[in-house]
Amino acid sequence: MSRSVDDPCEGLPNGNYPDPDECTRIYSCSNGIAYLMDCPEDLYYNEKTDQCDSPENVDCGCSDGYEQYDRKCYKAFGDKEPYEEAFATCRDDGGVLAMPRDEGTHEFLIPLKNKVDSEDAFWLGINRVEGGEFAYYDGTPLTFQAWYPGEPSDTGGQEDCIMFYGPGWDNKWNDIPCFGPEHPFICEKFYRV
Ligand SMILES: [Ca+2]
Repeated sequence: MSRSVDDPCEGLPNGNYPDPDECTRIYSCSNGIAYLMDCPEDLYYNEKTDQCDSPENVDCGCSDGYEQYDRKCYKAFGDKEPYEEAFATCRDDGGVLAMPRDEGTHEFLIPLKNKVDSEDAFWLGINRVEGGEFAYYDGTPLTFQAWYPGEPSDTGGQEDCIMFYGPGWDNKWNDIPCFGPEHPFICEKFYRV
């Protein structure tokens, strides 16, 4: 369920709803109007019981093994998989291959991946689309790029996937064939899942 934070009660029946971004916050909706409430300190809103509750009873925040940055959760997987399998592993885990959309996210992901594997390159959720440009896997255009010098090279005209190099290559990006070798990969999920 996704709602506009500008108008969080639009189309919703009267009642209490969890804030999509803040575990402690409640939207109380009355005739389409949102009233914001906060749980007492250290308690999370439990949608199932409609009560403020201990955090361990509430499904909020990043899943096990995922780390939060800017309302998304990220996890580096050290298992080397072909692109299609890495893509499927993220999807099966409730997310997608990581789509770094700004420099802050990119910088956050560097130590996250390097502590899992500091040598190999990681698959990202970026692909070449119609017309030869790159886009995030969800079809939105790139809002940030970190290419290694000389990349993207599209060698042989078939480098349609992206890998995130290790520190030996300055943690930059390279385009490679999607059917290329197996690599570790990074998945991302929404903060509240
Ligand atoms: Ca390349």
